[in-house]
Amino acid sequence: MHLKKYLILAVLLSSCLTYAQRQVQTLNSAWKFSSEAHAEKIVDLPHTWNAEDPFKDGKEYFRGEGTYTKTLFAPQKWDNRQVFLKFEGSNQVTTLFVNDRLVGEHRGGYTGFVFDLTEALVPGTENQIRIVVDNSHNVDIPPLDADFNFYGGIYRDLWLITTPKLHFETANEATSNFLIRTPEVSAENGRILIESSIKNSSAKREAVTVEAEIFDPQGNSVKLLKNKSRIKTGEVVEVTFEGDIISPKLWSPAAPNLYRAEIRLISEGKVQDVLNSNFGFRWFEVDPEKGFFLNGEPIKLIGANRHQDFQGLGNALPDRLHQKDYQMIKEMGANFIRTAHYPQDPEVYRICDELGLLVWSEVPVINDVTASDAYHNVSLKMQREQIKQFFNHPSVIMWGHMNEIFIRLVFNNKMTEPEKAAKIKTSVELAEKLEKLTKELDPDRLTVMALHENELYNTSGIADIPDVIGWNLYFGWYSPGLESFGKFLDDQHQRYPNRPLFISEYGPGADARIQTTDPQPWDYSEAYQLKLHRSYLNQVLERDYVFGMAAWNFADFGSSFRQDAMPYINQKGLVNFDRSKKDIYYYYQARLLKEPMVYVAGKNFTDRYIHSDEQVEITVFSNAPQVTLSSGDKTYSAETKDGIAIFEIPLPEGKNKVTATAGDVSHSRVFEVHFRENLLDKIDEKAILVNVGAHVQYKDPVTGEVWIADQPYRENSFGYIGGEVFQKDKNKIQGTASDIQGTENDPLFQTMREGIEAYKFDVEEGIYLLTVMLAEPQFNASEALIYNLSSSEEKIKESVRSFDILINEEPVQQDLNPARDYGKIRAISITYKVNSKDGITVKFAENAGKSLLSAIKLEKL
Ligand code: GCB
Ligand code: CA
Repeated sequence: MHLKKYLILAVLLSSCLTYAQRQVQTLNSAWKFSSEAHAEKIVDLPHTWNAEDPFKDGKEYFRGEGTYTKTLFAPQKWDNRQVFLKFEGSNQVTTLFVNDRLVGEHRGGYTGFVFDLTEALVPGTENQIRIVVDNSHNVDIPPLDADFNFYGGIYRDLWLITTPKLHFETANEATSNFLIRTPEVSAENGRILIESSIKNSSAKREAVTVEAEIFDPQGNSVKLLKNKSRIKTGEVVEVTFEGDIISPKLWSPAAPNLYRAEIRLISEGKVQDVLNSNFGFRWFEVDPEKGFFLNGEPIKLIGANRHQDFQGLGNALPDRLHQKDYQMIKEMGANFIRTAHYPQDPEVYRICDELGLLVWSEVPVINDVTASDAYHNVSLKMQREQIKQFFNHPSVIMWGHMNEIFIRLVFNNKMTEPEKAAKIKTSVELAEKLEKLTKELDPDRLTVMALHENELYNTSGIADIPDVIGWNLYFGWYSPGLESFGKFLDDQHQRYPNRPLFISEYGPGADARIQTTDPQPWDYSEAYQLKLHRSYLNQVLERDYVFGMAAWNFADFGSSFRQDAMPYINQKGLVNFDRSKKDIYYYYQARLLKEPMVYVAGKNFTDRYIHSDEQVEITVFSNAPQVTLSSGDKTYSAETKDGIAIFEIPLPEGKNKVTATAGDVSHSRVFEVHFRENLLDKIDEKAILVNVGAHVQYKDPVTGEVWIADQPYRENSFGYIGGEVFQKDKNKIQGTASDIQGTENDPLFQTMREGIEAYKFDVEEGIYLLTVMLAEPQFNASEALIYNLSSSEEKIKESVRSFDILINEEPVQQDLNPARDYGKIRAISITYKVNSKDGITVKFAENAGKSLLSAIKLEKL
């Protein structure tokens, strides 16, 4: 009671005082925005002009200049104040003009910065604020290239700050100078070093007292430190404090205890300026053999990478959505997050402190570098900014330098050997500079770099520069074999036994619309995602020397050049772009949570199409050793392995509620079972839809239609005759990963049978609608007329595809050349009315090249 009263009083007091002191408020509302590509409109910040176009136009999304303007009335009393604009982030070159006078320019899209407007403002009038933001490609600013969108705009909060003339210096790289170091921490004692600087913009010399007060996690004041100094007009004076906290309450993911420091600037008996910051006491070390230790205890770091964009919003997220992401990550059971590939919103670091998530934060030096001084200097400046801006956060344990810096070089066959050597040299030099700078600014944290699977990182020496190494490994996806993952690690560890190893990325693409019980690499099924993550988790947990792992990625994210199952989206997320969960999210809970959990997998796989002699495969995730599953009056029991219990149970046709129980917790799901041999009998009620050329089923989220996995023809049933599953790339199981024009159901058209002879349905007499669907998968397919080709045109002939379609021997389509008749990589759907006396056989007769079929639908009228 007593404490509460005191707090209320303190809040009241400080709110009265702050009016004269520092005033901090957002300046987010009602900006006039326009660009070459956008008519003038009123927008609120956070804002990006690329929330939509990267998902429609791919790589052609608008990258250029956008202009934000508004008037700002400056009250007369600002006469004796300093006025600042603080940007949390704006991508990527930002120029500020006040009353047409240039105030400042900032380069780099992911860190904060502050401009001092005081000189340019005219008090007592309306002032014109104009902010020009440019997200054009710029060879002097990282990232030069990366697998994500470079959304332009003032996409984070904008703050207006006014302070007294005598104030804590604000317009610097730290966006308010207040660093709290905890260089020595133990259970007995926590050392604190506070660094700040004050600035005197008044006309007279001042005698000041600066106080630092420390509050423990309960809010009790535990230390008061004082410092006196004199400061001349225009001068900046550094102020430092030192102190010790006996038996500090330590910060950890399990107990994220936060202290608070308040610094106060006092002159003439009056508090002029106040700054507050949370901080924490923890210590950590990493051993190349035994792994990571936090506060003396071993802890395996397990979590995810996180991009900052969101469906429909681009990168312009309100703080609440940032918070929610990290809450979800914590609730998944994770203790770690990598802010790949750039510093994120200040709210992110605040919430990670509060939730207890350990953070690797990095600058966006990705894929490639430029040798120019300008590029090197901006990279260094970014590193300085992120370190100073997020210095006080106990969650941050590692500063990242670079990501896969040799990947472009390795795949570039146009570069000469000397050019490659020069590129390697400048990359290594930049890494050395970044390393040196980071250690100067922050000797108490680890430095880290993420590498892709290539020897060059070892041979160039770059991997020896940072304290620890993160490997981005995609065995079972970009390179074959899940077991190759562990072998690769063992080999690296043996060759470089002193290098602490971390798995900074891993994961396959997974699309919630695609389901199977027979997962294969590149089928984009959720089942394959489970298979890969399960294997990687096991392989890391078996190896103490790997100190942690971060899945790629927490959420699906926008990437304009990607052609996956969903074009322009990288689908390696544990959750979808809108943050709805994929099953894999729950799998991590089963592996990581301590409190009992059970989950019937198959959120997006409730429709099961099986043969009547087959059983239904149901996967349950749980952290209990044993799970029971009941349906109707039957109960089954199974042991879990790696958090998974698999049940093969007979279920009748129709809806079946299935309940999994582990100890006190249970979870249910309704599965609808369909026997494939009965589909023809039920065609009066329900169309038959087949995802031809695929072992996966596909659900159209708009119509709710399920396109079932294909099957070879069986008598009294249906299926394909002849042909092969189309493979564009021999390393991938099936299909073409291309943006199929004219459809949202890309996966349906990406998989197909080529050279198919017929599709047969043994249906009864009746009138039907038969729809054939296909897309020409070859970009170089010829549009020539097969019958007009002379023999000298053999080359063209090879790339011509032409076939006839016959339904029950009657030709319905002659010389169908998909490229010529509809266009390449374009969804084609043709519906025929069929009057059938006895069954339907659709024949594909080739004139040139191979026939094609992606999907087929049969409805009865
Ligand atoms: C990587 C990159 C990351 C990509 C990822 C992928 O290694 O670091 O930026 O998004 O692979 O999905 O290919
Ligand atoms: Ca924010």
